[in-house]
Amino acid sequence: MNKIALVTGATSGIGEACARKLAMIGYNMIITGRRAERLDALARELSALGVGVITLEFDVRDREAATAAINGLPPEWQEIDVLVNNAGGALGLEPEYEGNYEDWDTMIDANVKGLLTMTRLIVPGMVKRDRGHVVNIGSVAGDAAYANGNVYCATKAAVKALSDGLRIDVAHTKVRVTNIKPGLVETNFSVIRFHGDKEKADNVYKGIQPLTGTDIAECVAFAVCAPAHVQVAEMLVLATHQASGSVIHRE
Ligand code: 8X3
Repeated sequence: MNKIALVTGATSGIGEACARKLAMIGYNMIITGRRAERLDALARELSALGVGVITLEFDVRDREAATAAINGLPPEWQEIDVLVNNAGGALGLEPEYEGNYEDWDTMIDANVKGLLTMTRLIVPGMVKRDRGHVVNIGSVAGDAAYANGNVYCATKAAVKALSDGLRIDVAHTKVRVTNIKPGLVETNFSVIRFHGDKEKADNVYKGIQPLTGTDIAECVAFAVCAPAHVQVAEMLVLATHQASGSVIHRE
């Protein structure tokens, strides 16, 4: 059987693009997400590429559901070679002293605790088999806070620390850990951040050509396809007219 990759949050944006790219290069795919219809549509598309596909409908914030889904995989699907921890996102863009408790919980539960749950469930098998690759989708937001980014930036700083920590903890194995840190990527990221306000979301990408989910998927594939002795530890990927999380030149 071909190698197996699991992508969380594969129903849109960077996750969907990663699933597509990994399937294109021959991985059998386990795609996870909260929306069954979107998972099914993507599964049909990926199957047409000639790879095996399994869909798992769960929210990474639900530890029990995640555990049941992973433990319930058919035996021939248990040996996951690549885990892409992509699920998560941003909610709200208010000053820290005015932020919304629910938004904070959602971001921390998905971006940090969800990523940890998936790592905890899948990496022991990688360590045992002495092979595997964990790709965490971090962010430029984790390198330095930007105005009103506070909690989102904190979750992505946590993704950096957890990637670095895991890399240390698996250094005695052939398991590799990569933290991909995108800048401005036009997906439904900002629509969700602004709780559905499309106009505000569009303004984020005004006057600058943002990255696409596919651009990030190419970076993931580069790290995954690197020779076994090469560990791409981090990749910071910005739009050309972006210099940091807060320095953006708009035309
Ligand atoms: C997404 C990058 O700069 O929009 O994580 O927060 S940014």
